[in-house]
Order: sequence, then structure tokens, then C-alpha cells
Amino acid sequence: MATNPTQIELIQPDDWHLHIRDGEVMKDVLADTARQFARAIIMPNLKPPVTTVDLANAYRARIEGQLKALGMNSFTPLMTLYLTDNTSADEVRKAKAEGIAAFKLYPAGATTNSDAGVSDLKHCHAALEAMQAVGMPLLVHGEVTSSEIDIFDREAVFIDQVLEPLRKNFPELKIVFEHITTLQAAHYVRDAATAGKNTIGATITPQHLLMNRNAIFAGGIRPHNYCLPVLKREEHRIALLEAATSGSSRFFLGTDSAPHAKGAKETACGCAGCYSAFNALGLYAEAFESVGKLDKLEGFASFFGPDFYALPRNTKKITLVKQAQSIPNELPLGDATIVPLRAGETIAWSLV
Ligand code: OTD
Ligand code: ZN
Ligand code: ZN
Repeated sequence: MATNPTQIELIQPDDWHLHIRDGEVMKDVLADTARQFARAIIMPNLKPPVTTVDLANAYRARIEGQLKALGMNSFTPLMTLYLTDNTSADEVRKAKAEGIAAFKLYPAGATTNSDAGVSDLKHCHAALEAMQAVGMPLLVHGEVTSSEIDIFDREAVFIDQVLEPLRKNFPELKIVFEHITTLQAAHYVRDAATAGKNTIGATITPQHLLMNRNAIFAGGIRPHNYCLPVLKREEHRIALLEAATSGSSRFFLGTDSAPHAKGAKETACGCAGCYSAFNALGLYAEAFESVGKLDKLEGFASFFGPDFYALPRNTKKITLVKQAQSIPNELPLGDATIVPLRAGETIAWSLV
């Protein structure tokens, strides 16, 4: 590949961490993702959360209905279940049998709609044992929730207090450390001993590769750059970019695109979440190009995710061109609007 290519071709990527909500707004956000990605891991933090196989199957049917209405028939949703203190080993085995892709651990209260999450992992022993036995991945929102721990430290503390003990107790459990935001997380995943097995991975969002915490306060408060885990210092952004572009198969693409209507963000107590789905691939291409590593984008975006989940890689190809795309100030979201990441500005790369 030339050092400064103006066009790159890659196997079609998947999004290994995505929120598409439900009801009226779903079709608007789903279309943005299905234009770019072949598959996506669909997060279960609905109200009420998707805690059973039956709820996930019903949710999948609603998604497929919307895709059909949109005339988008080549996109596959990969469903997840929300782990609770009461998830049984039987539900885990049923999930495996019915093609559920993963379980999601939200420490109670850690992020949007996580109140029904796990209060203490000791309640989940049987479910975790079953996941380990059947090869069901556990996706973790890796932050402690204690209000005494500084918000910028919650991910690093989670590694010591929760993740490391979890991996000790369940050494064969496949774990994805979702949307990592710190140098500590990037190095933990990079250096984790796995006895040659594929037992740890991490997703990284475009906003954490492109912005540091100054972006939340640039000239005034910027609610559309506020997400959880919150953006960190520049040294962390650099460590994440290094991990994503390293060629290590432990790091793969997960946008964590998390739509909220404009009014729910621009208010006294605004919701957390960045809407990156509109041109997520363009954002990732910018990040990789910024360190001269566009040649590492395909592994991160298209290969390492399916390899971790033991799913086939996609075969169709897509092309990105270095052509600035203007990002609208607002996009439709049901009967409201949403402000996408980079609203009113441009993204340097576009999907052909
Ligand atoms: N973070 N917002 C949301 C989820 C994520 O932690 C996450 O996965 C959301 O709105 O569902 C957010 O900031
Ligand atoms: Zn999360
Ligand atoms: Zn998320």
C-alpha cells in the first residue's frame, strides 16, 4: 500500500458494540449502521433490558422487520443478553442453543439503563460457569460504580477489583473488555496471559481514538462529546490508538454508537452517548491515517472481531475514499432529531 493512499479497499467490517434502541427511532439509526457494516453486536440495555432468550428473539424479529421495511437485507444483527444477579445456567445454555452471540455485564448503575445490572459478580457464579463451559463470550462494561471513586479512575480500578479476579476464577471464559478508554486497559489486554487461548479481547470506539477529555469542554460544555466511559487524557488516547493500530488481534472495532435525541443531550442532566454511526468507518479511517497505519485498519475492522467470536469473516469488499463528507447538524430520529458526532464539520474519509 502507498504511504498516503487516497482510496482503500477492505473486507466489509462489522460493529462489535452497537446500540440501536427500539420502536420508532430504530429504523433511523439502523440504516446508518447497515449501510456500512455486515453485522453488529446489538446491546441489550433497552427499557426493560433484554434479559432472556425469548426477549432477545422478539427484539431480533423487530430488527429484522425494520431491515425489511428499509430494504436492507444483507445486514445481520447479533443478539446479546443482559446479565443480571438472577441469570440462570439454564438460560445461558438455552442462549447458546438459540444462537445468542454473548452476554453483557453492566455493573449496576454504570451507564445508560444499567440499573438492573449485576450488583455483585458473586451472584453470577453458576451463569459464568455455564458461559465458560459452552464458550459463550461475556462482554463487560469495565467501570466500577462506587461514587467515591473518581470518574476518571473507574476503569483502571475495575481491572484490579473485578476483571483480574474474574479471569482468575474463570480462566477459560471468553471476555471482551468493551469500549476501553485508558492506557491501563489497553496494556492489560495487550499483556494478559491466556495460555494460547482466545480468551480476551477489547473493543475501541472512534471517539476514544480521536478525542481526549478536552473535547468535552472546548470553549463551553459539549454534551455531544459526553459518553461513558468518559473521554480521558491525551496519554490514554495515544495508548488506545497504539493498541488499535498495533495489528494485535485482541483489539477490534466497536463503535458504541449510542443515540439519544438532541433534547435529551442538551439539557441540565444530559444523557451519555455519542452517535457515531452516521460515518463511523470514516472516523476510524481518520484515526488510523493520523498515525500512518491505514494498512492496519482491515484487521481491526474486519478480521479480529469475527475471529474472536469464532464466526466466519465477511467476503464482500467495500471501498473508502479520501473525500471529505459534510456531517449534517442534525439527523432525523423518530419524531425528534439527533446530533451526530462531528455535526456541522467534515469527516475526511467516505464510503463509496
Ligand atoms: N455508553 N451511552 C450508552 C451506552 C454506552 O457504556 C455504554 O455502552 C447508551 O446510551 O446506551 C454511553 O455513553
Ligand atoms: Zn458500556
Ligand atoms: Zn455501549
